[in-house]
Amino acid sequence: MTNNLKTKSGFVAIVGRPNVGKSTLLNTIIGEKVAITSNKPQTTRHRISGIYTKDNSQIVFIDTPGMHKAKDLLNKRIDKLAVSVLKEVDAILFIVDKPFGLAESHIVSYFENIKVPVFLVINKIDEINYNKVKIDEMILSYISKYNFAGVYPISAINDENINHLLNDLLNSLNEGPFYYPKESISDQSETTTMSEFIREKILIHTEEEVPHAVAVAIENLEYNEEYKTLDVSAIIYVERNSQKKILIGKNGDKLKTIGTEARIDINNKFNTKTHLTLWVKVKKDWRNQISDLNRFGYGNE
Ligand SMILES: Nc1nc2c(ncn2[C@@H]2O[C@H](COP(=O)(O)OP(=O)(O)OP(=O)(O)O)[C@@H](O)[C@H]2O)c(=O)[nH]1
Ligand SMILES: [Mg+2]
Repeated sequence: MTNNLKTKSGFVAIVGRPNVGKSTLLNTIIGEKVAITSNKPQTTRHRISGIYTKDNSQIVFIDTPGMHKAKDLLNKRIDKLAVSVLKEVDAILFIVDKPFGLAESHIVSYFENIKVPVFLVINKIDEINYNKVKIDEMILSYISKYNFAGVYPISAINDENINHLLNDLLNSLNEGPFYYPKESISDQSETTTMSEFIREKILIHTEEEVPHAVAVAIENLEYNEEYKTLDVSAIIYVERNSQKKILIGKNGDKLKTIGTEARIDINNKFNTKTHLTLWVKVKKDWRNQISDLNRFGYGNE
């Protein structure tokens, strides 16, 4: 039997400053937690694909790390990665949550040599109570700076006005193949998903420099036939002994909370019962060590 229905597809990058809600938007569009989110900047460190399939159309959204002035080698690589994604896509969503400023102007400068449409997405309009005057002010501060293909005030967290954006993206797609099976929602491996879930709980439960000094590596993943559990052991790397102490907490309380919450997410995602063991190790200055960055999967030079 032949299927005469032509398929349409395209890649769409989600870019912007750290903490503007890029990953939240991706999760709302996909309808599941594909990318971890937190109120700390620099939550996302990888490019993460979220696959949206509707009828005969497929959009591969690429969530990127927030663009910012990088200090250490980890963040230099991360920033480079976000910029490189711009060259690989058919459309760009530029997410903002503030009026145009210096950081935004830096990002807009990357769009100058880009041929594909850039859609301006003004997020977190719930924070300004959907105030039309304030929204218009924000829009005005941007539209003279670049020829955006469209402007979308949204609330990613409340799923407000996202359908409008999605419909316009679907309408802009060209004929093309499905790059992923229609049931797929992400390209992340199981181990990356698990280590990210653990990192999210660390981001939630620690402050200041600790969340940024953390890398998580899944060391072992095995199905236990006897207990019918997924046995996962992971190492949380930090840069200093003081960070290790904070992470473990009094009587191991903090690490226990992190483990419990991560386990719930892993159980839900993989529809299984997980036995999760966490270890904390110090790896001095790993954010500036090429071998460590490569090992943790943070890009290549
Ligand atoms: N009020 C409000 N908060 C939002 C909205 N969207 C995201 N947030 C919050 O903003 C914070 C950052 O969200 P993320 O999705 O992690 O932001 P991001 O742009 O992916 O951040 P990086 O990965 O660090 O670049 C989180 O605390 C979210 O809950 C929104 O529409 N309204
Ligand atoms: Mg993110």
